[in-house]
Amino acid sequence: MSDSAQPATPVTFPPAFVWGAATSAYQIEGAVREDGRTPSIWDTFSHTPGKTADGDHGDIAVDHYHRYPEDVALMAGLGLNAYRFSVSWSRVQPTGRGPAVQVGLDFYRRLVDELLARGIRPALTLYHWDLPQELEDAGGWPERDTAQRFAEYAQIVGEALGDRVEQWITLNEPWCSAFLGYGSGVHAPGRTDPAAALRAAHHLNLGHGLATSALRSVMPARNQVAISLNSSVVRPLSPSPADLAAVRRIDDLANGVFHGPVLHGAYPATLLEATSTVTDWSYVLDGDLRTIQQPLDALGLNYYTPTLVSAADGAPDGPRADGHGASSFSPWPGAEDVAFHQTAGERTEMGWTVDPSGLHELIMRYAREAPGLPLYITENGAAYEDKVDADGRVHDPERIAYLRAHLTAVRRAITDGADVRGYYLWSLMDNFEWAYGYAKRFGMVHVDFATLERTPKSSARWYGEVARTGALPEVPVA
Ligand code: IFM
Repeated sequence: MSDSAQPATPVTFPPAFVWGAATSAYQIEGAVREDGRTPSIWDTFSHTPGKTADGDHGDIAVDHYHRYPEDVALMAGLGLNAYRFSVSWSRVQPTGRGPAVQVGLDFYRRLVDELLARGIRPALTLYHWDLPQELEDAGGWPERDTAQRFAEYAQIVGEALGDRVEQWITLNEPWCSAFLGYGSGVHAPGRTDPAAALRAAHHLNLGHGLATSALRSVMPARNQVAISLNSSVVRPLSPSPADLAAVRRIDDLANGVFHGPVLHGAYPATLLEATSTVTDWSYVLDGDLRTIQQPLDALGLNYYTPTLVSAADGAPDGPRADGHGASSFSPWPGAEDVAFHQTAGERTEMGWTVDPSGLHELIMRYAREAPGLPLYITENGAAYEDKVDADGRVHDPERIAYLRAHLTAVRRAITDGADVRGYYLWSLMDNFEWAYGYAKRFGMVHVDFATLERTPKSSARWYGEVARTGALPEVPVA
């Protein structure tokens, strides 16, 4: 781990720094058939044989829907001052259109009130991948109407909770929704159509823009609206022009396709050109780019590991090395001439290389590209094979080392001038890790998936001390 050496001076953060943990609705809530909730694309996908490890699904997940007071108490006990969660669209608006279900909204109101009562600031994500199935049946994100429906849903949630939630995030990682959902098919809805993936990306962008205006039209002006992107740090295998061209190609598809329109009001010309054999982009209508480029109050960055690419040498690609699951369909439309490589170094259970320098690089890039826009790390964390010891405790020194190294990188970016305001650890607790089911544990709180018992890992105690003191502990926290 390149940045993990103990620093000579204590690593401390600004006093107002936000220390949180993050989760998402389908990964933790369960209660999928309660109180009027209808299936989302992830219910359908996870119940389709062969789509998730061991056929795992989120029917019960970690039962947060019923256990949220215990989960909020856990966070309060640790000393966190923020919590990022997502709303299940089909719990609030079961068909994805029309009136809201009050009992669905009431769940989130109770959750938010519980957080506020304990001094934990809620950050609400409207969409973390769980499109109501009815909207997918009507065409899903490749269709323009889904963007309109998303804005209507945003308005409903904004009206209901805008008086008590100040931090709003429209979309989480739209790259995954578009390219894993409609390109490689390893995520719901499992379609494998490169043109549909690009259409989905545009309509997610449009949905973000429309939802941002809808939120602003119903919420107090003090509330902040952001988007969380899993922007990639794309590095070349060599400095050759061909490898640098491969970086451009993937950077456009991973980053430019979202931050181009969202931050700069245009898709990169190189993206449009490189994908011209896949799609003609005729669904980008006059005015769309203006709608998408809404002024934002903050930008959320989710970071796990960098991506290493080169020009393909014509040899068969072998197992996919881009870290986005096993599929013979690529999530990178029009990039058949790019090869992905494993980066060197220590890996997490996901097979993702631990490289905190990538987080620093990413922050500095967005500090330059979006000057004046406050940045939040809305996800960062690691899966390890955590076990409950005979003493009933869970010791996860690797996760502590990971967090220390990445937080040190965040601090270095602040010192270098970036306006980073907060950090949300992924994840509060072990949960349903999408196509990997329950096989990968990202939590700082261990969950026994049979009994649903929660046990804070040593990383939770460590991170709690960070949150309470605003500094990285110099001695191990037991
Ligand atoms: O679990 C996911 C989360 O839902 C989105 N970002 C990446 C995490 C780890 O894979």
